[in-house]
Amino acid sequence: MSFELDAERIAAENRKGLGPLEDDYAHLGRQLARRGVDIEALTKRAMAFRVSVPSWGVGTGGTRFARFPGPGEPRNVFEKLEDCEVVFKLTRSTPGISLHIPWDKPDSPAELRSFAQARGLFFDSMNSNTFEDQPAQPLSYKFGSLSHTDPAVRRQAVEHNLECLELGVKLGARSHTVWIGDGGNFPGQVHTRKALERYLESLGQIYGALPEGWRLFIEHKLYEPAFYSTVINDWGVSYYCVRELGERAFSLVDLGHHAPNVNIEMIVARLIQFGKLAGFHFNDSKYGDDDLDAGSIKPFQLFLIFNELVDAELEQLPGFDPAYMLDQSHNVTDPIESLATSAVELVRAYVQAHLVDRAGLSEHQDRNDPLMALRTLKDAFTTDVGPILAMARHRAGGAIDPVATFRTSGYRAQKAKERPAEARRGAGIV
Ligand code: LRH
Ligand code: MN
Repeated sequence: MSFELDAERIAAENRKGLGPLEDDYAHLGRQLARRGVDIEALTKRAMAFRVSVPSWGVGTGGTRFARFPGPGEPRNVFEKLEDCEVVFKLTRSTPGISLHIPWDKPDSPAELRSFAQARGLFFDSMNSNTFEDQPAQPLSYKFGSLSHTDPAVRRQAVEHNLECLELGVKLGARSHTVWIGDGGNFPGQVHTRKALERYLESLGQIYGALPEGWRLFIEHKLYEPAFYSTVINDWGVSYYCVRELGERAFSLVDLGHHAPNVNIEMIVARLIQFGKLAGFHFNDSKYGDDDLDAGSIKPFQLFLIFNELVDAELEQLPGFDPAYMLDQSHNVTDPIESLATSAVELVRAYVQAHLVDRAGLSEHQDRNDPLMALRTLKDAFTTDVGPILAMARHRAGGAIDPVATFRTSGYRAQKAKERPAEARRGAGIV
């Protein structure tokens, strides 16, 4: 029998915290009422917020130096879904799962789809992988994939993406994300203009095969694994490509894929204005593509990004439908605790962004009163909306305190028994 974190365990843990929560919630409600804000409206928004989790995020991640697997690691896509379900049970915000192919390639797509549906889960964006070579793969991606100088390698990479689309249709997904590591390590290694032309030609074939109603997301990244030039290195080239491809192509923003101090919330505002924002791979970072937990390093930046998103949401901009996904690597924490905590941090930034006095803000902007404009944002960012987030989880059947509930459940220890560790030395993000 596979151990499950059942509703009774969550309810039992919630009973310990409900009294204090109701106090805090009532107090915050009175405070917000004085600001003309209805706490119940915000709680509804918190209950409606959705973010998808990456299947590759429930296993312990690593770096190029090492990976230190934790106990009870998921060994296959079904066990990954079991753990994703736990994140959903605790937060009630994460029913969507983003799969990575071939890491999650099922023998029976129908079996995997019903396994997910039985747990209230669905499949969000598919992800292809032409940044590593698979066993018995005819041609190597060492020198690139969709932009490779050899048309046969490009063909192989396109074929893999078409396979992902086909599988995604069987799984009920509605979008496909393409990130490639193509680029060079030395000046002169790659002809910058020709590489982009080859990439666009390849991507055009993938775009041309998009199933009915699907969207194609392309993900830019400044560097790594290439350390001198990257073919799709920033939002500018991504935006150029999605415009060239057509109306169903969009630019996905992975927060860790930018140089330090880049103003990501401005890139988000631009892509919203241009109608080409695909959505996000949320995470956080101090230096490079560190894939740390969302909101753990730069919570104010996360808030400012949601400030742009909520501004567009409230304006009901046509076609504004961003896909929210986490993309993290949990090297030293329990992946379930990190994913649950990160989902909570996203709901926090979203609810705080809905607390912004937008009429007041635009008045301060029109009157060029920078201090009052900043203060208007800070008033929202410095409001502890914790009681709203916990009440939203509680009302949706989730955990008032997800991490405490997970730890009390003993789920990880049970999985350590059920899933004997596989001796696997190695490094890398998964
Ligand atoms: C690349 C990336 C991409 C995924 C991979 C797991 O850094 O962000 O989104 O395919 O991580
Ligand atoms: Mn990513």
